[in-house]
Order: sequence, then structure tokens, then C-alpha cells
Amino acid sequence: MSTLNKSSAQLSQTELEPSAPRVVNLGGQLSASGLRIVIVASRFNSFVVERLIEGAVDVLSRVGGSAKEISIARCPGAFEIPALAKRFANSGKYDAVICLGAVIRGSTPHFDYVAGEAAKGIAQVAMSAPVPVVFGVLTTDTIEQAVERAGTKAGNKGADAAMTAIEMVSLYRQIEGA
Ligand code: INI
Repeated sequence: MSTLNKSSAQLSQTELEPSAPRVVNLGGQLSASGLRIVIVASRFNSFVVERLIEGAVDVLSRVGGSAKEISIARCPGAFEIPALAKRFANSGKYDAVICLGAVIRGSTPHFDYVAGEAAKGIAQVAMSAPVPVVFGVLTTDTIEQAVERAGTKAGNKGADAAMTAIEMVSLYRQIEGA
């Protein structure tokens, strides 16, 4: 009997939904167990950046056990982060790179250059790197806004960046079939 002559009760699931896609959900797991993580952090505005580092290390130490190894590399300012992150990402020694910094607007256009280059540079590194490279650089108009995002009113962007790194490692591994 052709499909056209069958009542809907006689039709099989495949005939009812001939083009139903198979849905495969790829979701990142939140476990840092065994991961080798490097944090690339700038020293400029260190009173804020050190809080971001603390937030990231706290998450890495608590989520799913402990990370195998957490390295912290400090560079002068956010402008230097992308070049350093690129070398770590391509070294084969780390499963993820977390970039942390704080660019706070002053009275000159300097902020725009530093913030722009840091964001663009990290994005470029992330696109070509074999491991996740995460953007955890604050770009704020005021010191208060930066402090709020470094473990006070508005959470801790370092902790958020660490969660992102863990999830992205898991997603990359699923894609690579590891
Ligand atoms: N670097 C920062 O990380 N944050 C800033 O707010 C900042 N401002 O405002 O000047 C800053 N400047 C330094 C810059 O990142 C470089 O280290 C410097 O220009 C040398 O290349």
C-alpha cells in the first residue's frame, strides 16, 4: 500500500515525519578535573586583576575536583595579553588559556586603544588556537564599575571566565571526539 492510501493511524513514525532531524545536543561539562590551565593576567590595575585571579582559581579548584595544574603568568598591561596568550595556547602544554585584565577609562583616548586591541587580539588568538582562549578582561568607565565586577556587587568576571574555559574545553573535546 502506498503512503498516500494509508490512514494516519496506519502511517509509521518515519512516514508521518519523513524529514524529522535527529537532534544531538552537544553540551559542555563543568569539570575541571585533570585540566592544565594557564591564567594570563595583566599587572596594570592589579588591585582589581588580583581579585579576578582569585575568582578564577577558586572556581578551578572547586568545580568537579581540582584542576591538575594552574599556572599564572603576569604581563605589564592588557595590551600585552594577546601575544602572551597566543604563545601559551600554541605551546601544547595547556588545555585552556584564561585572559584576565582591567582596562579603566581615563581622561584620554588611551583606554579605547588598549581595550580595543586587547579584545580584538584575544578574539584573534581564540579563533586560531587549538585550545579555548577566554576573554576575562574588564573594560569599564570607572574604578567602581571594575570593583563591582571583581568579586563585589556584580559578581566576579574572573570566576565567570574560568567557568567558560572549563565548558569550552569540554565542547572542544566532544567535537574532536576525545
Ligand atoms: N593597561 C591596562 O591593563 N589597563 C589600563 O587601564 C591601561 N591604561 O588605562 O592605560 C593600560 N595601559 C597599559 C597598556 O596595557 C600597555 O601595557 C602599555 O601601553 C605598554 O604596551
